Amino acid sequence: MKIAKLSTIRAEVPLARPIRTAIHDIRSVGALLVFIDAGDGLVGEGYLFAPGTRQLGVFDEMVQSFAPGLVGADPEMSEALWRRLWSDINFYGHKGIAVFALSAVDMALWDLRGKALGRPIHRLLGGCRSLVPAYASGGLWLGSGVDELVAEARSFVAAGFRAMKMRLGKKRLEEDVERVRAVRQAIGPDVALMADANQGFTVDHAIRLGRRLEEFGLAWFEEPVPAWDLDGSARVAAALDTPVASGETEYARYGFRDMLKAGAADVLMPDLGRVGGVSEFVKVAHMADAVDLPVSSHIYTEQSLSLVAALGNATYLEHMPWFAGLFREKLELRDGMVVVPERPGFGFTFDPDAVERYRL
Ligand code: SMN
Ligand code: MG
Repeated sequence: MKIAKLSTIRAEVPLARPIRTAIHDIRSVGALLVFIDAGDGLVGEGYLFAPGTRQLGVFDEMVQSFAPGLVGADPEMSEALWRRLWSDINFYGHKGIAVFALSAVDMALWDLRGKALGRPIHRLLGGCRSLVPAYASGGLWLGSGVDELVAEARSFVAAGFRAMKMRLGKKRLEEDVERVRAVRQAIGPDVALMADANQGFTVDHAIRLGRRLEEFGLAWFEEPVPAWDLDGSARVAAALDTPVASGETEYARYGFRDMLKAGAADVLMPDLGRVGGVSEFVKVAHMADAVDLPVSSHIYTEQSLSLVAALGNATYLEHMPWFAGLFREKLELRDGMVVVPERPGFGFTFDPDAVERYRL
């Protein structure tokens, strides 16, 4: 097999309504679709998420810059290609746009491998489960009032979810406490509740709030402080019984190695499009496994399913519905679990009609 062509499409997927976290104000989601064509109708697909479309062109140029090094190469030598691209981007930095671009290429190469062999990626990695616990994440935003939070939390339970995530980040600490109390009361003690601060707090505020939230038995307290402050995150993690989750803003195994060294988190949550693709997600999960820490996925719901299905220490799939409309195949939910598909590659393929509808 040889790579014949690398191509991209910039797309914008509308959101039903704008969403707000401590650091985001998102009106529509951007996606750079990446296709690696090996001829004979075999195409590996990957994509990159962006909270908007302004920087999609930057993603696109970076991905396209890899084409000369990929065309003609054996796509099954994905580890070699990963290392070659890693070396290629040295000058531009081993964090940021360059690693996003590398991630998208790696995703597409794994999808291509699966399609070429007619096997799902989770089986190629060594399967671990055929049903994956998912937490509802497409809601409970910072912009919602308490009544809306309660209604939305109840609707997630009614839809069968046994876990969900809310956002934190109100100026008054007391307000966050009351919002968590309201959601916990609405869903009862047996549904797992995660809370995401999106890096919005100082260490002191995070510890004070975290202590107040212990009584609600959160499954985790996510990104309590700025992602670069590993020592600060470690201070929060050490001060609380509630596990601290982090990693969606971190790059490659080296970033996660530093997080582990610092004791910055109790749950690692690599983002498939930022960590370095499937190849690197697996390495991070194995590093976490070596110190008995769990991993969870970050967005990229359809594609991350393959990872959460295969990795022994993966606990939850983040269920974010934003990109569902891009794919021909739909996630199948059963009692709060996602059924792991047995289709080749990731098992989710871009729907050409949807791509035309959303393309920029
Ligand atoms: C998140 C990430 C990216 C955009 C919106 C929200 C959030 C999550 O941090 O973990 O889902
Ligand atoms: Mg988060």
